[in-house]
Amino acid sequence: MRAISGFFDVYDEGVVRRCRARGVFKKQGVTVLVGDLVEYDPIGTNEGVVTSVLPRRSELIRPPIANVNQVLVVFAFVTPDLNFLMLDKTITAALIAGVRPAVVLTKADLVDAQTAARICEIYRGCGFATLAIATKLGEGVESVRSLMRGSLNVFSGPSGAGKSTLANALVPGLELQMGAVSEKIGRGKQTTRHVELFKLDEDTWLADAPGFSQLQVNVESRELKRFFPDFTEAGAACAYRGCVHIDEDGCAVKAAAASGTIQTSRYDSYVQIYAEIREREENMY
Ligand SMILES: Nc1nc2c(ncn2[C@@H]2O[C@H](COP(=O)(O)OP(=O)(O)OP(=O)(O)O)[C@@H](O)[C@H]2O)c(=O)[nH]1
Ligand SMILES: [Mg+2]
Ligand SMILES: [Zn+2]
Repeated sequence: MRAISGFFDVYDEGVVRRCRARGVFKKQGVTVLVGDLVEYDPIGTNEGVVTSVLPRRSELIRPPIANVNQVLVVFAFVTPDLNFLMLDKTITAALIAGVRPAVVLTKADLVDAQTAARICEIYRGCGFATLAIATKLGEGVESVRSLMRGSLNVFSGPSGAGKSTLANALVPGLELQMGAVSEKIGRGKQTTRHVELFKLDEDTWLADAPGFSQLQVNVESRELKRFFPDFTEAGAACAYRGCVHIDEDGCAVKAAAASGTIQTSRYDSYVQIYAEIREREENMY
């Protein structure tokens, strides 16, 4: 459930045990992540030693967590301002890790309904479950709960988006620290420092996690398009089979972005992420 300075809190049938990891892990370069399924030797009633880590069905780097099957991509409409590139990167990183993304847009109380609806449509149009919520007013919290049911979920998004506020609203008795967004710099203050899992019901878990302001999308440039599901249909009509939708002749994706069939912000994010990956690839040789 959590890792704190060399200790791991291991949940087993309602009991949380504070465990150390067996010394050999370090030698083998094995790290234990929150979300890992482990075997342990019990010591007394609430301690133990982790003896092995079971194979992972997924692994995210940011936030660092294993075995989630849904990433709740949590971004505020404003305060901090919605950064579409970061939002799209977070979605893409989840898809690359083989994890289903869902989009949760917070602080709907601070924007007009039309703006909120327009932004939600971008992501629903891509096929992602998308919610606009106002945790402060208690609006949408139950929809998030339904969306999470049956999954191991993690919150992923920038500092100040309202992740911990939402976790507190979802988990009875939880009192995670929350932090105001600085007016001067328009950013959150990185209030949450650790990834931590909470149990919502028998088969539903939620991890709160620290916010971040940078994200590297790790995939080969020519593979990137596979993680933009909203490009697939148009992409079938590109003149070249290997078209990466940047500056090829007869690119149907670029045409679809120009005509509005594909959202401009999504195409712009793709081009930006592609350029960042290309730059890293060129520096490798
Ligand atoms: N107006 C409004 N403010 C909200 C809402 N939800 C959260 N906030 C505020 O947003 C600020 C940041 O909330 P946190 O929950 O600490 O944000 P976080 O995403 O956990 O941030 P980090 O832990 O730094 O990553 C706090 O001042 C909250 O009160 C909302 O629905 N509406
Ligand atoms: Mg937080
Ligand atoms: Zn193309």
